[in-house]
Amino acid sequence: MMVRKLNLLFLFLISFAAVAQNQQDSLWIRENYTKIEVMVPMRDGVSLFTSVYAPKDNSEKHPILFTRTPYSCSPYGKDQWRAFWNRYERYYMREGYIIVTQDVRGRYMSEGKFVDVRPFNKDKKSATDIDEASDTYDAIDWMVKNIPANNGNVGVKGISYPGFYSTMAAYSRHPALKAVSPQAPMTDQYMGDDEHHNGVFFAMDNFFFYSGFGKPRPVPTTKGSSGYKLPTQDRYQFFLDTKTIRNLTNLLKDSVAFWKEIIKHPDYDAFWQAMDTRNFVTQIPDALPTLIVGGLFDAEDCYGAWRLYEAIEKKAHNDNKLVMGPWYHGQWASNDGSKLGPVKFESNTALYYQNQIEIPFFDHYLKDKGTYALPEATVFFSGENKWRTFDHWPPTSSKLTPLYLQSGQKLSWQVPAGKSSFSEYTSDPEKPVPYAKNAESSRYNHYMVDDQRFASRRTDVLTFQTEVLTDDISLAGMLTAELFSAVNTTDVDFVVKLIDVFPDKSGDVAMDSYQMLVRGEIMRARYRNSFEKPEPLAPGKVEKVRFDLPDVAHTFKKGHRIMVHVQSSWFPLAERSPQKFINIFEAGEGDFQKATIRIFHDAAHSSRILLPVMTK
Ligand code: PG9
Repeated sequence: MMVRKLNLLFLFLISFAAVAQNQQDSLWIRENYTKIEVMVPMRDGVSLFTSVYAPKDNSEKHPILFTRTPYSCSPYGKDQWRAFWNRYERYYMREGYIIVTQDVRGRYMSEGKFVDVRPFNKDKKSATDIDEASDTYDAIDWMVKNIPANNGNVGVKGISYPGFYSTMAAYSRHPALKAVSPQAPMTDQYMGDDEHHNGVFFAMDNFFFYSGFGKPRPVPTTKGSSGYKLPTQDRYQFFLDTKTIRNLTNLLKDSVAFWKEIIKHPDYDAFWQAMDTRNFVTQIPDALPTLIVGGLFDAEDCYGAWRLYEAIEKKAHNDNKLVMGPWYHGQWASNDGSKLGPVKFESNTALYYQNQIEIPFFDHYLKDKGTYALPEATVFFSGENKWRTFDHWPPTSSKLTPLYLQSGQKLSWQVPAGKSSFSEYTSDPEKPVPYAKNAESSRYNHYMVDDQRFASRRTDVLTFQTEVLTDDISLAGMLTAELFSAVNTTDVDFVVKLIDVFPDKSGDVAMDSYQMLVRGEIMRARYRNSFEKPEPLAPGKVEKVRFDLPDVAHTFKKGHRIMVHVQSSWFPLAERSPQKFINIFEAGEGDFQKATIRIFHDAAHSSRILLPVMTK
């Protein structure tokens, strides 16, 4: 009882100290900073609303830290303060940074027309040829010429959509831009970021997001648009009852232009390819350092961080660094990175990132301060709960090693023997597999490490697992699933999940027997040969479906098991497949049919998952 009282007292004292610190920072910031709001002219005459928080002390010159956002510069009004004192930007302000935020073209108080994920225009010929890179160039040019006492050095950072704008900033090639950090950057909205994964539409998130964000903004306003209000709290049932994308579109009442664009482009066509920021990484000046940041368990743009870093490494020649932590979307900017749901990481990884990685990055390049020797890749390994650093990602010590599905729900490193061995399940679109333990609730941050026992118990989920591990096994890099399947219809989705099975006595009662999702991904069989030209399955014919899953950094501890799930729905995170070769966006309520799926695991058809096993 006494221990409990002491713990409560300790927690009270900690929270009291934090509140006192926030109040102290709040007072300090308002006493030592001024705020101005200004319309910054772009080359085509459009002006963008920009908030500038600058130190009053002009005895020395200050660097500029710049973020462009579609989510507003609020609060608006020069006497209204963004609560920087609650966020790690307070450290930058204590060091005299000028903090600038800007409403991107066509959003909130900025003039002009908004274009979702406006593609980079590599053929800009006149002042009317604009994109997000040219808007950033013009904004930086104005800032260094007009903000008093700036030191001529500008850094750009942003998370998610602002992460996309950070990537575009890196393409601006303004000479005053000295450092950029795209964080959870939207990189490819069809292959793996917010809108689709491998061609499968993520209807739930996008319906809620675009039902507000996507509404027209006819004139500049400080007000945002509210999204669709669910008639029920049960999201799983709502999307099941709504049945089709066509019905979701009707609920939007023709009010969201970008939703209509999504519907018009079911395949990976020029519309989506133009948005893939990887196509333009050669725009990045050799002298411009980039710090790519992402979350291993980021439900929105985990793909974008890994793949943008990879593209820059392959095609650009600048100093490009990678930081990946055990974070949900944006958690690295929060005050607590010590856990995700019931999964504990034994250190505050967010504060470590802020104080040991990001701030030193910008201090070095914008203030020429401090020694800066960040390794090429700084990656947190869940499972062992340690940061590791590498001079290359994926690590050279990481070898793709096949783990084979076997009969008897087993997994092993040996190629299966025997003939015509398969596991079969029936996928019923009326009873889709939930994507999370609590799929009825709004998507919670820790679903990507959720306990998968709810799925292991279903007959429409194939579960395979290894024997108990006798040694730790660390995985570092991308996974690849290779399924040999025979389906009795002309299309189906496959979901493959990699799971860490904790022992019955794990040392943490919350994790006893826990089946921790490490990575999951979905693939639509019609795109198995091409995302641009879909092909129907031949019913009953054994076909190979191969697809990548975003990189992992996880150690399966001795005493654990490796588990793999194979299933054909992940609902309502991903929209259901009609399980026939038709355009999902045109499917009617009667078009959804059951599918019987066989997954083969024999000598001739050895379904497997290629794991990036670290050899030392
Ligand atoms: N990545 C988020 C998002 C962008 C676009 C559509 C849906 C979600 C975000 O910007 O937070």
